[in-house]
Amino acid sequence: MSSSQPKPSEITPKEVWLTRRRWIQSGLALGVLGATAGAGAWWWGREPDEATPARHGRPLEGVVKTGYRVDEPLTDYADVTHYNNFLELGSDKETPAERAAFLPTRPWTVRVDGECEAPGEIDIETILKVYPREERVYRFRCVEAWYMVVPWVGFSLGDLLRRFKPTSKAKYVAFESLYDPDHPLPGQRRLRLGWPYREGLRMDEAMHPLTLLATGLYGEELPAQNGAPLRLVVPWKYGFKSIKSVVRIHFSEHQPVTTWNRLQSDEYGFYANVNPEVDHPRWSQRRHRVLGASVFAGKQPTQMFNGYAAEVAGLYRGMDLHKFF
Ligand SMILES: Nc1nc2c(c(=O)[nH]1)N[C@H]1C(S)=C(S)[C@@H](COP(=O)(O)O)O[C@H]1N2
Ligand SMILES: [Mo]
Repeated sequence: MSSSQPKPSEITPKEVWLTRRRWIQSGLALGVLGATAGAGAWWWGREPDEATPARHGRPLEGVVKTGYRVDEPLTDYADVTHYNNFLELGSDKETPAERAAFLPTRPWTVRVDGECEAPGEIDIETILKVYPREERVYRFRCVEAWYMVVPWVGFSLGDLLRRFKPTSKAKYVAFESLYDPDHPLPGQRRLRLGWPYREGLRMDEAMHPLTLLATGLYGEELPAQNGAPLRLVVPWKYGFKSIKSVVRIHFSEHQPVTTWNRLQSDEYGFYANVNPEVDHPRWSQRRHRVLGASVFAGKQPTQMFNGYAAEVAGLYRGMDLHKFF
């Protein structure tokens, strides 16, 4: 893999982080640790960051529950917001939350252009005002074989796309995350990934009602580390497709270049549908670890299309399932 990809050794196992967090909590409860930042930093064994730690976000009003809801226990808020992949903010699981304040989330504008009749821009305040705030409880499966269940807040991507009137030439939709070369984010300084982070979907995937643009989670504004203020969530695909902090959407006739597929096409396909039958070279995809579950619970079997086959299998009729990765 290219030098820019975090090595498995850089990835902090969830158990280590949890144990450390629980020790801190019980330590504080027993009064063993002083409440000073210095003691905390010593315990964590790292320098405190300039950025403020993650806190609960502003509650979103008018959130309506919908039928998009899997019947599985929700992953804890703390786990959803402190075990993240967000390379712009750092390459291990904890740093995105620690560096949340580095991400400028206002003002925020999304530019929509390419094969459409009404190209233009839309700002996040308009998006929050105009589009529904639906709570949808989705499964989320990373190719690193961890899994969570998240109560997102958002709306179908298709609702936004229609506003810009895509033409019949629009066969794909490309997405870009925030990248300002004059003010790179901490991870953008360190990693040569070919910024911005890019992703893409086929038009019918993008218009599928399950495909979500998330503006929040757990009834609150989306935390920076989860891709504030607006991120894609495609629950039947591996997590890397769910691009965070979107600033540009482009309709195109041809399959767009996407970050991981460009870096390592044999490991990260364009489609990247969750498929337990096709292993990633470094991670078997048969089973996954449920974040927050007891270390004794063991791994759970992964389902085809992450359990969304009834909804989405029809999109891929006639395609070779083994070439999806
Ligand atoms: N811009 C951007 N989007 C991104 C990533 C990233 O590094 N940068 N990581 C991806 C990966 S690999 C995963 S698993 C999910 C993680 O989302 P979460 O931190 O909200 O769980 O975000 C995806 N979207
Ligand atoms: Mo991922």
